[in-house]
Amino acid sequence: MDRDWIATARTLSEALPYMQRYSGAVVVIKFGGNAMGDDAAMAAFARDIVLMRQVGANPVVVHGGGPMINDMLGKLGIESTFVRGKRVTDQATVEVVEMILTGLVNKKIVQAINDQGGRAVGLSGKDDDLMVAEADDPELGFVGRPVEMNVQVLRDLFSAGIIPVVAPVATGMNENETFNVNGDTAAGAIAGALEADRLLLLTDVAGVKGPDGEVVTELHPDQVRAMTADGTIAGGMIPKTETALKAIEEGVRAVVILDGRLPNATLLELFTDYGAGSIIRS
Ligand code: X2W
Repeated sequence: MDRDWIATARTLSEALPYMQRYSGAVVVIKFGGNAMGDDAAMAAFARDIVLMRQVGANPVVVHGGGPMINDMLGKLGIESTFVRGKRVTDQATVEVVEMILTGLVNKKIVQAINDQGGRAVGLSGKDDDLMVAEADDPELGFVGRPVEMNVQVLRDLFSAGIIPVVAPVATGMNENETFNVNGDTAAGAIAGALEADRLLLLTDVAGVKGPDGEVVTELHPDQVRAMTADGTIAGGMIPKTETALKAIEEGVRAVVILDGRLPNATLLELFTDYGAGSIIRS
């Protein structure tokens, strides 16, 4: 045998308890622009999502696309700056954000999932008023903070066997408003409103690092607060851990911050004992 088929069969057998645990479970996966990689990595991600659905879980993909927005803004000669990890968003920028996220990036993920035999449907926060936002901070322009979530549409899609793929663009309380929502924030709000079993934040770092620089595999929310107060958690990790704490307060059972560039990152986390990245739960 050119390959250990017995080991392959054993791997499948060992996955049974995990498949049983996640049957019917809601799993929200934030797929960040930096975690996306090339077409092969996208196909591998899509395959994992389809497998999750195949074994009875209800996955929801919430994506980012910061690097793709940067590329298009660059081509159009529109300058872009970030304040505390959020893109300062004027009218011209919000139009590009909506085009790139709901058009290019959303459809690329939808297509990748469908190419693997899944049934994905793409939507943004505007569809069925899924995510209604208000201005987060006057300094940031059209950056939204979700204030009202209407997740029934996601439950309807689950019942139909469909995998929702959500772009983090929100509608406003007033007519014709469009808000750019940070992808992590949107994923947390959706997971919270669904009281999801798991929120997986796929990024390009291995997890939350402790004072010794090693990834801490299990964290209680109190530890996260302490590590933020003493500066161990800093920079780009802060929006992720803040999202995690808020999601847990809203009823999400556990949040995992992990490296989406690892092959089969989501399966590794959900269907093996290994547990990739850092899991935060109370
Ligand atoms: C983000 C939305 C996309 C995003 C942006 O404009 O870049 C804000 O900053 P990643 O790939 O997950 O970083 N929105 C308000 O979150 O993308």
